[in-house]
Amino acid sequence: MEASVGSAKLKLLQGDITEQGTDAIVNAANSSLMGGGGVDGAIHRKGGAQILEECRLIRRSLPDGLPTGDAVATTGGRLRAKKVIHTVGPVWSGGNNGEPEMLERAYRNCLALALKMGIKTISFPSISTGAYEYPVEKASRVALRAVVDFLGENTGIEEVRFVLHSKHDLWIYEETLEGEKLRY
Ligand code: AR6
Repeated sequence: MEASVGSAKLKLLQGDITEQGTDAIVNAANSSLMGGGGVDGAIHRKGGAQILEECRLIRRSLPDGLPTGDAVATTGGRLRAKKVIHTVGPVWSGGNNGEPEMLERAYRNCLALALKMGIKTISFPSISTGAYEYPVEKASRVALRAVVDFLGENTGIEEVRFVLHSKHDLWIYEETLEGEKLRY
């Protein structure tokens, strides 16, 4: 599915984020920036050791790790994307502990960093909805709202893709984008 937001394109597709040829892809990392499972594992495996080396350098100035909702960039290593933007989504703990605000911050900070770096096209995974157990329907509303708002407020990013791993997740994101749940 594709939508226009101002002069930018918003695309929803099913696939593997590590295969995207956008200028940047976003990693749903953890605070350590030292890798993990899910998207994080796939990105480090396919992108190679250079990504982890740059993460180690970043950690020198962030001894306590990357705070939830913040974003940093490294090379894309051997990936098609030249850059990886690493962010940390919130761990779901019922929904009344600031999770929506933290998730929104993660998307916005990735986009703000991308804009600053001159990145025109970027792919996002569904941050926090795997190991961090954020319910996907709720997350889709926060994610799409954050991106639509950002694109409405800023020019420079030409395309944002959501790359959903499963057909089910794609369907949820499509329903949210189409439905009453997200007016814009
Ligand atoms: N392409 C696109 N989406 C994917 C891919 C892929 N290659 N692989 C998994 N997904 P998760 P989180 C989907 O767990 O919830 C890691 O261990 C997946 O099905 O990757 O933010 C980190 O190191 C799910 O829908 O991220 C952290 O410790 C979504 O991506 C922790 O997991 C996000 O799942 C972060 O958890």
